Amino acid sequence: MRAEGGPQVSVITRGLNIPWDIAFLPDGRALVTERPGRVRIVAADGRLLTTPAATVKVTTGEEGGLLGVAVDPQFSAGQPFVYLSLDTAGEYQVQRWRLAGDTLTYDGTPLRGVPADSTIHVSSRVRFGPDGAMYTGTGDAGQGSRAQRAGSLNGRILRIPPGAFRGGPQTPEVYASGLRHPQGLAWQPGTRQLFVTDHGASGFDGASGNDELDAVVAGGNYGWPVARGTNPGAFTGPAHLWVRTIAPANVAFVTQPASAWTGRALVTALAGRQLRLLGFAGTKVTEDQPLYSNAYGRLRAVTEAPDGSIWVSTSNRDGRGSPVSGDDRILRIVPPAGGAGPAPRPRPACPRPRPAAAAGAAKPGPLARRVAKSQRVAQLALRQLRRIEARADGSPLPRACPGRQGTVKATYRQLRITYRIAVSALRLHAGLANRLLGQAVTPPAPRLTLVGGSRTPATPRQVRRTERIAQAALRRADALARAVRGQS
Ligand SMILES: [Ca+2]
Repeated sequence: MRAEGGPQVSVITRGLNIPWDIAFLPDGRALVTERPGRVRIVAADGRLLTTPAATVKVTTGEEGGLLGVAVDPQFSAGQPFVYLSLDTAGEYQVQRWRLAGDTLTYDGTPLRGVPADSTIHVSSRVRFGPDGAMYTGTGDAGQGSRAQRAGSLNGRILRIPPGAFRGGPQTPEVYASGLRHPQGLAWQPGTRQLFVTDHGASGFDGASGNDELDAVVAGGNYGWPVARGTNPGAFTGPAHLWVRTIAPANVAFVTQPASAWTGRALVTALAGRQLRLLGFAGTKVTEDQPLYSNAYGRLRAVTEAPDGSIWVSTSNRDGRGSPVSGDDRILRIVPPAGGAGPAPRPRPACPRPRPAAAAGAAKPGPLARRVAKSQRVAQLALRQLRRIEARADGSPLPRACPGRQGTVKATYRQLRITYRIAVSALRLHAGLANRLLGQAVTPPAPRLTLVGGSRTPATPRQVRRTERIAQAALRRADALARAVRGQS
């Protein structure tokens, strides 16, 4: 299912209470966990069944309760089991439930005994890897040192081998360690690389920020609480870092074909109140765009549906949000049509920069060529600004042109590059004006102070200022081109 012209969002389910995770059954029904301890069913036609499939005894509040849900990889082959991760009686467990009709009944607990003596950093999703094993993440339960302590099951990615999860309590393999609160797990199609989202510090355990996407390998140690941010030291650093907190709740790859998003990953953000669209070159993250910023509030679950649409849940009733009528909701996003591979950048509906002055019949001389170059440099700065705007919001809906609306988002790094191009265009113009027209033009030195990290957002005022410089450069270059034509 693909949308022409851009992603389309609709609300498929309303009135849920903190939906935490979504898993589809082979017949198209969706299982949705609600944090207070209910498993709900959304029928294949989108109708929410009023009677829960299960009511599960959990310790709920803050980050604990009924959390993840996954369907047995052999569900269609006579293993009608559903696995639930949850917080109960002071520990984190993965339970197995048997589905018959629209009802789940308890069947066993393959994972138990992970300390969850706090309502924070309980974690996590339960997922099946491409190797058929069960994986789940565990949080540090509020005590960072547990993530590095030998023998601890906290701050880990745990693995239970194929089939063993259909038995009684297992001793899980510690697959990776050094994590704080790893909530999202997903494998990249093709490379089979496991990516895990991890929340960075939130004040009580360090300066807020440094949320991570980690490329997790067996035996890896991702550094928490010793290494944070971009300095991993002896540990494995993140594959991607959000210096400013977005609070990543889950990650899912778009696996189905014929979409501009195919092969990319979507990350839900709680505090960030947005979806992030990540692009990759191999396992390297090469693009990161915010989508739907502040449009739907806190976002938690993200799952690709069998029809290729993406289901995303709000989490506005979790005590940290601002619920609106209908919350919590499940949004159904139909990805934009397009080929596989890198997604085309959405194009803002802005007038394109004017083309370079048409060359006369005569072959342009060296000075005319330099004038044309000054026009191209100025145009490059303007194109760069439009690109920044396009990247700030993946929505291809028509948007205002840069500088006309205070909503353009750019990082200091992006803006600094554009600013330098614009200023170099002005300097080029001044040099040419001196030589061509005999004018004593002093290269202007407009100041734009850009202090901060490369990912620090620039202010709209700074973006507008950069655009004014670029437009001034283009005006001067055009005037110069006319003067050169007049002389020749
Ligand atoms: Ca880390």
